[in-house]
Amino acid sequence: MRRSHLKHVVWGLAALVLVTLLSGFSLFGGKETPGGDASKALVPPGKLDEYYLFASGGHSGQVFVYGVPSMRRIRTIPVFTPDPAWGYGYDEETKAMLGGLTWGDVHHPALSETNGEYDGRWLFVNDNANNRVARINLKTFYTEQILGPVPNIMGPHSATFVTPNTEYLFMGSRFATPVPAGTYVPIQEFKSKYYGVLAGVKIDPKSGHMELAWELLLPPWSFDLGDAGKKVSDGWYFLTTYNTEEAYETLEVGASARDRDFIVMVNWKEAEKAAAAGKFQTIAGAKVIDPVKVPGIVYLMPVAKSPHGVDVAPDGRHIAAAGKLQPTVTVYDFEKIKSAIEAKKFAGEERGLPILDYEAVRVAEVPVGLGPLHTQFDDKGYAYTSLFIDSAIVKWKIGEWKVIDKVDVHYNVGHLCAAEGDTTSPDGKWLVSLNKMAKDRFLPVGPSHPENLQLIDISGDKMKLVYESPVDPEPHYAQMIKADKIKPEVVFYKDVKRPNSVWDPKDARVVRKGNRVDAYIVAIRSRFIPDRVEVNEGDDVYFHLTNNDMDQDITHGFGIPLYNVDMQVEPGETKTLHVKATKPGVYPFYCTNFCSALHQEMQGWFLVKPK
Ligand code: CUK
Ligand code: CUA
Repeated sequence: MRRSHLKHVVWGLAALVLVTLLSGFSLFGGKETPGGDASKALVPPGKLDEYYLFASGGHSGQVFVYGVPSMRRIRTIPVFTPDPAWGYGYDEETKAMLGGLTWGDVHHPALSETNGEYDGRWLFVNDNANNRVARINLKTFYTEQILGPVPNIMGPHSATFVTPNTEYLFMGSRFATPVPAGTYVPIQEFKSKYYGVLAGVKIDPKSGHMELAWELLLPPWSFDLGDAGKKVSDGWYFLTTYNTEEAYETLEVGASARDRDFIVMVNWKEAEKAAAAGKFQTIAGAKVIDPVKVPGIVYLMPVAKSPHGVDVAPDGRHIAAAGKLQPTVTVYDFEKIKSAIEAKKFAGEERGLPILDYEAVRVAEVPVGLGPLHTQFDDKGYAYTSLFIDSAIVKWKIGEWKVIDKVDVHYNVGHLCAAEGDTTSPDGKWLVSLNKMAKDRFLPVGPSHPENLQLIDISGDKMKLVYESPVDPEPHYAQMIKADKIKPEVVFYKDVKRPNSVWDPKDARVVRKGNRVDAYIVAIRSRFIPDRVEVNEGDDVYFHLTNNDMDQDITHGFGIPLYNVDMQVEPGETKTLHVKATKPGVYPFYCTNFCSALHQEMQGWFLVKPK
């Protein structure tokens, strides 16, 4: 080991011990483990929960759905990763949607909003890995659209946060990249030829369809968490940056050299106007706006170094940012920001972008504790901030800027999620702490422990830990919506007549055209009609399966052994599965989803005659 390396290690250990001592967090054991009032989480058998919790599944590429307060896991929604449980990524439609990619990294779910309130229509999520965003329809809990990979952007961590009427979601890049993303430029040219990019994705108000509208070309900084303005700050998007040092090696040191980084403020309505006025260059098909050439779109606001979260309070006026290396939450006042911008009073500029005067726009620095990351809000004017290093959540009052309560969590919280917490009228009541580590909280399952979702009652003066639930890797953020706002379909696709549907068993058939075989099959309890499909080796076979059972929860599956395929068809739905008949032989196909007492008999034969 070289001496300089050794020095780093020694300093690193010293810092770790210091942090440990300061935080009361044990490296080896963990904190004392208080119990919690589990009776409040009791939802008796047969009774339903009050809230849905939609948690991102991180690098599993999925979304996890929980009921609150029971913390029962109700569903996993496949989004960026194939999942045979739903036949997701096997049938032709979902296979095409995934476009050959088999994983994603889901960080931030965003429920669609109307007038700043969750409306229960869609859930949007980002893929921090492959530059995509997706929309889940909350009538079916199915992923309906995946947009991307979006050009020019690398690692859209600052996503998805929707505007108060779901006009837009934004994708801000975590990794600076040459543009278009995927081109080669030597890393030594990082400062001059790499960029950070923010994409504005327009959402159709009727269908939810997402489309890349425009992009902003920004300095090669890392963009982090964002939040859309609301009420007075509607029309703006706020996101944090780190690495304004523009370091491209050993980022954990290089990106923390300066005392201040920035919050980037984007006037998305101005960006929309600039795009409409043709003030852009086209790069890889995207309308790319340079905010230095088009002033009025981007402003910078100084913030403690290496910030992570930024959250807009329900009033739309107070904006809270947490710099993980500083034990405070900085709160800005949008009214002051607005006046400064209108008066054009700036403290300078960085890379041609105007910087607001910190003293003029900041209203408070709330001393919260070590490692503050994210903030949520309740209905009584309180804010709740997660402390990663302290493993705690603190409650502080907007306006008084004082911490009034603190509760330990187990362990190391990242995000936290309050009931209806990102709306203009949060409910208070419940808060879920999304802990990165569980350690000793559950039965051990090998070297890696589950993560821990902890339920906290925030209805009283004091926060109370109520319950906890293990979770697979790895929820980053979650949103919690009142259960009665979501009205899922009972029978899916009831009136849909898709071109390949077969609604009368008499129309079921197998049609050959050259080497292509189309089998139009009806699935009805408990048989497939027809139940024999004979083809020749080398044929392209398309199985079109229509589920004629119009009762809720009667899903039929369709799996073929050794052909590596399985699809699931909901009541009233038709799906298509393509198989290249490369393996001659006799293969049963069978229903993989338990559907009736005669489910076991629901099978047929796929006969592949050798050449
Ligand atoms: S991040 Cu994971 S703790 Cu991706 Cu929102 Cu802050
Ligand atoms: Cu159909 Cu089991």
